[in-house]
Formats: sequence, structure tokens, C-alpha cells
Amino acid sequence: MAHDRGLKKCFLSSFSANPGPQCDLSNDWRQYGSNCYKLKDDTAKSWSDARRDCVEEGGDLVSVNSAEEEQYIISRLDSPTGISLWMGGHDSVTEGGWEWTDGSPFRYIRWNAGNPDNYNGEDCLSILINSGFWNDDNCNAKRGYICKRRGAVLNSVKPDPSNTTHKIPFFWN
Ligand SMILES: [Ca+2]
Ligand SMILES: [Ca+2]
Repeated sequence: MAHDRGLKKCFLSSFSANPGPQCDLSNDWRQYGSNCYKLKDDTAKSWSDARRDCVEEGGDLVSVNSAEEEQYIISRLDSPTGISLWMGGHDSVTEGGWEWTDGSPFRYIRWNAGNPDNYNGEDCLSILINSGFWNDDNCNAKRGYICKRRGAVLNSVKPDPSNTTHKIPFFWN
């Protein structure tokens, strides 16, 4: 395993000047801008279980920080099942004090008409599939969800010009 990590670091360092795809495309992640997104519309979980799954995948439930990002997400909602999908917004800490689980500022909003209405204490954010507008929703409802992770993570391995071993191909065994 240590060898595998060493090889990965070498590879990334060698190619960091001209990075390839930064998202794990083979694992259903897709890139938009500097972030990776994964649509999970073939499963249904409560908001907290959905978030746990996204965190275990190295990300978090999706945050939406601009109209452009919203449009990208809507473009991904072609024919998923269900009414809506979980996103990372919640007001479970302070009623009406919406925040994103990934820590990004809760500035861009796209509430559906009449929402948020805190109906029966709704504290979790979902996006309506047919319109892309947002609803404060029952956190215990079982829904599909969207994960997001920073796509620039792979660039965190900086090339070290003084370490020429990274430029020399080598093999084990
Ligand atoms: Ca609420
Ligand atoms: Ca609502």
C-alpha cells in the first residue's frame, strides 16, 4: 500500500502542471468548474444519512453558491425518480438561520414560492426535480441526494523541483 501511495504522489506531481480530470469519473463523479458532483438518485436516505454517505465519499451534500452552479445542477436532473433531492442546506442550528454543511456562505438562494415555511418544523433543504426550486423539507424523509467535493484536491500535492526522483520512471519487482 505504501508503494501505491508513493506511485500516486509521483504521478500527481509529474503532471500537476497539466492536470487531467480531477474528479473520479469512473466512480460516477462529474466535474463542473473546480468541483466534483455525484448524483445519487437511485437510492433514498434521510438527510443525515445522505450527508454521512457524501462525507464518506470525501465530500459533503451539495451546496449551491451561484446561479451558474444551480443551472449545472438542474441540467443533471434529467429523469431522476422522486419529487426532490437532498442538498446540504439546513436551519437546524437556528430556525431561519440557513447554512451549508460544507461551510460555504449561504448567499445564493432559489426558494420555491411560499418557502421556507418551516412546515411542521422543516429544517433540511431539498431541490424540486421538476423546477429546480428549493424547499425546506422534513429531514426524516427518504430522498435521493447530490454530493459535492472540491475537485482541486488532487492539486494539493505540489511539485518539488528539487526532488528529481519524481521525474524518473521506476518499477517494483
Ligand atoms: Ca426550519
Ligand atoms: Ca417547506
